[in-house]
Amino acid sequence: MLESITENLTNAIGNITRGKLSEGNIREGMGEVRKALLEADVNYDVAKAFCDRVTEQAVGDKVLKSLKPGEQIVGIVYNELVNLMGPVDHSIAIRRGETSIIMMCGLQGAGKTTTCGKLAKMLMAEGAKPMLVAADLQRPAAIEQLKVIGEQVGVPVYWEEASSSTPVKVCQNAKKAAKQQDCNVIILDTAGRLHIDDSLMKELIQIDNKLMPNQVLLVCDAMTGQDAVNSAKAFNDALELDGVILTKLDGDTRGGAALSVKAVTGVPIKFAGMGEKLDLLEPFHPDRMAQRILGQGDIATLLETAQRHMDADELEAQQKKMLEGKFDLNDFMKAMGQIQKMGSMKSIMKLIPGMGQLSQAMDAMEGMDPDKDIKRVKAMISSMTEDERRNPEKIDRSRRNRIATGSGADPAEINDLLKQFKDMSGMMQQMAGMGMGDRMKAMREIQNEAMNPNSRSMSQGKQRSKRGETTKDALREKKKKERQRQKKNRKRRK
Ligand SMILES: Nc1nc2c(ncn2[C@@H]2O[C@H](COP(=O)(O)OP(=O)(O)O)[C@@H](O)[C@H]2O)c(=O)[nH]1
Ligand SMILES: [Mg+2]
Repeated sequence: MLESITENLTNAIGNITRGKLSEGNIREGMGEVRKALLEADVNYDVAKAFCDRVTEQAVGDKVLKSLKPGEQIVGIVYNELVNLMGPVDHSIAIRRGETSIIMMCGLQGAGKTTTCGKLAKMLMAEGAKPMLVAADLQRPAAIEQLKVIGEQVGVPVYWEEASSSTPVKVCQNAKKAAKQQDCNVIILDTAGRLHIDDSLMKELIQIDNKLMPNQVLLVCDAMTGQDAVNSAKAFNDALELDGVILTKLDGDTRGGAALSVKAVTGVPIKFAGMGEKLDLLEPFHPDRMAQRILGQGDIATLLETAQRHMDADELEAQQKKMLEGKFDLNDFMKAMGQIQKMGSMKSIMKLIPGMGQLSQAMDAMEGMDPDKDIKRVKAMISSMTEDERRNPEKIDRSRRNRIATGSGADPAEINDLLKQFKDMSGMMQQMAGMGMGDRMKAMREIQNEAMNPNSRSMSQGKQRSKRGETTKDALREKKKKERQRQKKNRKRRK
């Protein structure tokens, strides 16, 4: 997600800050920034006001006469991006001794029912006892869907036959049922429509008036861009929203909804849906989002993801083995498994400062797919015997051929893997004997090597990219190819 806004915005800012800074240059360059925002589907007025605010601060003497005006301007853009989306309060007030009510609303397909389940799971982890309420009587399938989700999360679902009840009645009865079952939060899964209409709004306003929810949350689909923002405004006018949950932020969104919704409605995004699975709801952090949009990665989220998915004891055991030089191919395999649990390599790389570009470059290069590489390496190691994994030096020509046949790889690939593993083990042992400063330096060297996709360790086996190619070259090459393709298409149409 967000690749194109990141690229366009950083290019635009780069152009402003590269040359000699003057008021005229800045004003001119801000036109590019505005274009980048509009291309990302940011609301027109929001983009204009944003650029006006940045320009006003950037052309002042304080910036132009400062030591590093370029950095100051990047700082101004960052702050304004954060202000555009925040501040946000992630708490969902659960009152003691009474049944708290959370009402979810939104258009059909936005992700309401799924998000009810995610929210219940999140609240459970915080010690609450939620109950889900099937207040969408429009489609019989909606009740069934909520029941399935309730079962997956392990929370009760209150429902009534759609033919003999009304949404308000269901919610009122659910409140009573929650008391009896000792639940302290009810989450109302209300109906949606493909478009906002009067009867939908009337139904929601009725529930709002009768139940007086503690929180009304709007579920918005990030993929629908400005439509999502316009509907958010309509819902807010009718219901006074407390927050927005932006779903499908894992998808191919251009970022427009995330950047505009708070500015247009005054209601911040509290949480973001990052996938279909029920544990993929995250607090929305405007600062981290701004960092990502500016291509600066998101280390905070990376660390949180690592903590959530990696086993700390296992990590420590592996580290100890590494330092003692006892790290074998079994451990290597386990380490890769742990990384895979965090998500795809490419999604992880996007969170590391500077690595986002590398991941884009990989897209441009044929055969460059770190996730496929991990799978291949795992297949090769799986075809080794326990003894071979522990003592890779025993793998001779005939064993190598057997492993290659077993894993569908080329014998040369097995050689490469073994050599890489040997190099890596050597490097780790060397690092174990180093002081902190040298270790940092070595880490930087490893990172540099990773940043250059030509580096030996990443392009062995198959000749995947031409020599001397850097990330930027690869991006340029990708764009060139795209232009050629478009040209061809145009010719064909003629
Ligand atoms: N990729 C992705 N898909 C989601 C997310 N949230 C919901 N979905 C999917 O969106 C579709 C519609 O969701 P649903 O909860 O039924 O929407 P509702 O009509 O608003 O209740 C389903 O296929 C969900 O799995 C998300 O955060 N990421
Ligand atoms: Mg639904």
